[in-house]
Amino acid sequence: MIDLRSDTVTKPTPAMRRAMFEAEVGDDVYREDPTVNRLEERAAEIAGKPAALFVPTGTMGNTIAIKLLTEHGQEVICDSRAHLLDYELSMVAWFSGCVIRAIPTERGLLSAEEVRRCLRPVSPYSAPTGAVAIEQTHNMAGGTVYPLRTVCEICDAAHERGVRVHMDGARIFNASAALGIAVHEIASHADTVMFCLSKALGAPAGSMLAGPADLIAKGRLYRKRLGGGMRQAGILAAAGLVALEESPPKLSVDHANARFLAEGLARISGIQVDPALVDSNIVVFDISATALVPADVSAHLRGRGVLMNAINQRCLRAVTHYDVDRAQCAQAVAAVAESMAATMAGAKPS
Ligand code: TLP
Repeated sequence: MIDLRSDTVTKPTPAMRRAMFEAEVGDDVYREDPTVNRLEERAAEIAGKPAALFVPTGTMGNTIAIKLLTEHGQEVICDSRAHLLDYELSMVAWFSGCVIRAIPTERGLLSAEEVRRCLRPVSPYSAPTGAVAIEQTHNMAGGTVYPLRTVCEICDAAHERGVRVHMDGARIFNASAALGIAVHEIASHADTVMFCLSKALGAPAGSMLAGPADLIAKGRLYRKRLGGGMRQAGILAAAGLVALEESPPKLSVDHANARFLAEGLARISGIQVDPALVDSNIVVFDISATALVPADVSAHLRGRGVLMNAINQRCLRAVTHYDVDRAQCAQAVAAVAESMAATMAGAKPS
């Protein structure tokens, strides 16, 4: 199978497996796991923040961050296709008691002007803005990358009004590779940043939430509340430490493969995708110009050994990662062309 459903499907490398086998561990709820402690220190250093917390998932990292930055009854501003809004089981509402003010954007990227327009003060009518969340890279908009300047402007706009900013940097290392800018610089204006070890970096599980020491200390309690006190988590942290060192230099290969994939897809009649707009490792392509249903194409592709997810009624998503090479991307393009032709002709996958 050529698995382009997500970069979450990456398997740990031999170096990660070795590190896991040899990991020194202890009870992390007592803060006695030396490997987790090392990972938290290293992650804080990379993010350029005073402290970091190891969490099982990106969803938990985002959930804790929003809780730390808001009060019940407030609003969180984010783009209308944010992961926080569409894929986290409304944890912003469930755990933090906030509503989301979703801003429609062209490519998933907010601007300071829009944020300024939407920031709400305390009033007798509307929920005041508690936080702004930006997604770097933006997943469902096709791995789009915020220019550093836009991030700074958004953070300035929010901070001027006393509102803090969370960066959902699940794929911040991809942003770093695309921009050629260090992670700590990309995250420097945001108050908190979450990044995932388990996506393009390839660790089997885990994400990091970084920010000011007092917030992270409080976040540790929220993590326990959410059931994230993982005891001998050093087994996982060991893989994370390897991922942080060995994977970032390889990400530009995934980006080049994504561009190659998009170029191939753009040549197929009925597909809309602009390869020039593929910034990182995610390709979202639109087949609404045909009468085809993305879920049907996805099902047909599976029969041809290629996995891609339909993400809505118009689009499919392909995500490149280190377990898929250039030749497999070429095979995937050919399979999409065949599947679309076959689905149009009403054929069943062979
Ligand atoms: N994204 C997953 C799915 O949930 C859609 C994927 O396959 O891309 N922020 C962003 C921007 C993400 O893309 C994801 C996962 C998360 C947060 C949540 O991370 P996990 O899955 O570790 O909870």
